[in-house]
Amino acid sequence: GTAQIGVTGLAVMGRNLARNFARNGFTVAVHNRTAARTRELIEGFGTEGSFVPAESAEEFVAALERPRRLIIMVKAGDPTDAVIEEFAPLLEPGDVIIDGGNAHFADTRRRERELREAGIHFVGVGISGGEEGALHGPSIMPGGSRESYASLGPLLEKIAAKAPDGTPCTTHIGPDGAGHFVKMVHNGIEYADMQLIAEAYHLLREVAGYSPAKIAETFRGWNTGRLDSYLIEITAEVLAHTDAATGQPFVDIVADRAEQKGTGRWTVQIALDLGVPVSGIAEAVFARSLSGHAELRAASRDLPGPTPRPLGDEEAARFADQVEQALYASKIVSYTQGFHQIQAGSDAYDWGIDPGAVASIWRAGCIIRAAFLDRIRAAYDTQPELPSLLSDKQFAEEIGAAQDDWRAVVADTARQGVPAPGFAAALAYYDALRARRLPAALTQGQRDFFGAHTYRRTDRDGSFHTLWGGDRSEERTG
Ligand code: NBP
Repeated sequence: GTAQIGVTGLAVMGRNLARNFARNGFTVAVHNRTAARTRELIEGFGTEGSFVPAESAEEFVAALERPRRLIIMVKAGDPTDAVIEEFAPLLEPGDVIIDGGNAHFADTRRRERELREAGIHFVGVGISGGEEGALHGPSIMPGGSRESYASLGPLLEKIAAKAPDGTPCTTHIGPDGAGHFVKMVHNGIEYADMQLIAEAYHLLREVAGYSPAKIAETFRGWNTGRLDSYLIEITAEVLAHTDAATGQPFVDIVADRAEQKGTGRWTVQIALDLGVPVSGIAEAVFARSLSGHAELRAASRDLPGPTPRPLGDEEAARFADQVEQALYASKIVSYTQGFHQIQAGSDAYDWGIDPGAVASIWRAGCIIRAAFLDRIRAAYDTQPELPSLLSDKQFAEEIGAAQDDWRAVVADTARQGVPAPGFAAALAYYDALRARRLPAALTQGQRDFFGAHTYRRTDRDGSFHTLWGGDRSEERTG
């Protein structure tokens, strides 16, 4: 075979990824279960580069140079297993199977283990950036063996997005499921970012009384500063858009029920398993589910709320500035939580993930790309063992400068009855981390009272139990 890479699964993602490889000068073998898709690709885009179409699995495998590198780009779940079962028997030790779908990292770990026994490298790759990213340069998060990255990395670096300083947005994340894990957390952070921006919009609308057009303008202003990001940019576009049919602001004619495909939920489920408080991501997932409970919302519509207190023009402008501070501070917290989860996953599975490198490859090609990520990378560059982003001196200073406004906004949301669970959860997390003493001491006392679960003391080692039902003397239990 002559093809340096093969792509099987030619729906929108696979087709665009194959075209990206071909446009970058690689010879690409292409295959799809339904051969019509393969023919469509060749007819539509065959002149963009060097494609080798294959109708059968055997033909596809024969078209690849050795060691073979083949990317599976099919629907995640059972279809991925079906395709692996079809191709694995046709491969040889040293070949590399790459799964570019949105697989759960636990599935990736299982597949990697199974294929390793046959000497085949299985590489789970998180690909962000949707169909445009796949075509023009995505952020690529490959897991799998270091050896497989030696063979695959140069190709991925060629087709990946390039950060503003020219660095390719891909790097070897770590063994087995590390790539898909990091892609999952990326999506979780994306949920949190979107929720915080939505809350900022809602507050400007309901408290400041701004129109969607005015909020679009406000966001465009923010986008020239430290909040400069793809999500703020597209939010301004959406808010400025007018519905052609009604002449209404587009945002007012869209049903207010947010859907989800599941990666945010996975992030929270795994965070619960790892014991990592990702409250910002959790609130974002819950906010989407709450929005979908139509009957519950209808039944609650007449519950009493506070009397609205409209702001004057100057007050509204001042409030908008405070919201910018609250949004920035909350964003620092949600990235702190997301990177904590990455660190915890890395520790639990022995992945050796470099958080600075993760921030670096999110700077372009993915949905959460933002100027802010350069700052996160710099924080980890300065101090690779940084325990938390909040312990970075610069972030700590910035959040310190934002805190008065942040607190004022959270207080206003409560007083004015506009929900902002993301802002509030971020502030609570921040204050909990700052606290010298937490009421967790009392929680331990309660647990010891009803369940003899024991507690530790601040002044002595060991675990203790108080005889609550007896004379309330204390015994040492370990
Ligand atoms: P889809 O997720 O819609 O999957 C369609 C492809 O899967 C077709 O090529 C189809 O073949 C193939 N397929 C199925 Br379904 N079952 C199969 C089976 N049993 N055996 C062989 N092939 C099978 O495609 P997509 O939207 O291009 O996404 C591909 C992957 O990329 C997914 O895992 C997705 O989660 C991930 N992803 C998508 C995006 C995005 O923006 N869409 C972004 C990032 C990642 P057929 O043509 O014969 O039916």
